Amino acid sequence: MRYLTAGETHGPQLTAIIEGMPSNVEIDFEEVNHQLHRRQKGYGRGRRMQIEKDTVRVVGGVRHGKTTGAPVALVVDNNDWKNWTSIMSIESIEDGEAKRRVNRPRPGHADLNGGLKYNQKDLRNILERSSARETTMRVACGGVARQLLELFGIKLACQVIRLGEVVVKREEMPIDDLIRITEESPLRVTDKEAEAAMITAIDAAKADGDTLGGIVEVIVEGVPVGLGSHVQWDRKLDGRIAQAVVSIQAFKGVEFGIGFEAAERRGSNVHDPIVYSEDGGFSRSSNRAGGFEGGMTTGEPIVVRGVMKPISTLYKPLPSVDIDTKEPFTAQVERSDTCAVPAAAVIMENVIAWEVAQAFMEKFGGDSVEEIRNNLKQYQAQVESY
Ligand code: EPS
Repeated sequence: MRYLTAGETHGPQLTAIIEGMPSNVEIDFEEVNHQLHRRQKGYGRGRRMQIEKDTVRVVGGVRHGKTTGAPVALVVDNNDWKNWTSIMSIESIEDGEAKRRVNRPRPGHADLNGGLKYNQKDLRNILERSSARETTMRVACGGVARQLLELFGIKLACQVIRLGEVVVKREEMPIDDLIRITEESPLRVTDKEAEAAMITAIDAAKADGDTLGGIVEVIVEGVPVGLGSHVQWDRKLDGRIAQAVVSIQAFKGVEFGIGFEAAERRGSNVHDPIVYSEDGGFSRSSNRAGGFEGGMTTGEPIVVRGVMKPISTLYKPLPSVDIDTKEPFTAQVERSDTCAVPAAAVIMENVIAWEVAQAFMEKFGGDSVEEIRNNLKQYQAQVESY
């Protein structure tokens, strides 16, 4: 399975094509919309989110509620487009019409590198596509792919575990409780005290014209053993998930299980002992590996964390250089969010859903759900009788 996306943040629409979705998957598009709405929520978002009410339109690959095996084509319209029709016009426009040319690159953004690389003297041609608005379609594609996973009992959840200096007090809980509690929290946290402190921190950052980042965690439960492979570097599923996570706008790092903490511990306190029971077969008595050994799933829950840097559009601007005059400047204020960490958690959950679905299809591949079901059943029998 693969997908491509297209579209600019202030253009008419965002578009995605998913190829390789098997046939006969019942797609609930309200569920895809639910994922889109989850992405739009969260304390700390800016005015743009009041303009957009993201809703997906399906323009290919689904008939009478089920996939046909043909490419699934998705569209999300940008409501803000009506305010940008001349600025973002596809056709050339007359001199004097509004272009809102950007000639002052914002530190931390793709602006300058992209301008140099693509030889664009209007940095809007870079920022329009590098914007995190693009993640709308990644969430839409994840929202389709996870419906395949759900048919086979695979569930995902996400939570914010750190925002700026505020760290959540962790509590073990079943995945359904985690989903319920985080869904009700404007910060996607399980800890009310941390939530209040985060709100205060966001308000303070906003008042200072500054922004805040954080750490988010995604858990995937119900994954069969053996997705991904040790035999080739680009088939290691943890590696592919890492790539997908770091490709999310503003993400700077990723870890699995105990992650970077492994550096401090001795091996005996890092690796997970293997146990066996008649009912459950092989398993691990702990999950410090975060669900992966040798680039393959162990059958334990996948646990991934990603770190998001503070958004680089600052009301309190950093020094930069005008690309026309080459003179330094410090003031370029753009509308933006103060903190998008809760939204980033939803994005990360959905990009991971995509990677797991893709690996699932590689392992149990088939053109229809029925064929996949048979392949999975046979494999499960093989694992059970091992
Ligand atoms: C973004 C800047 C802001 C965010 C946007 C990402 O948009 P605007 O410049 O139109 O105010 O709101 O996020 C989204 C539109 C979204 O859907 O998440 C940026 O520069 O990355």
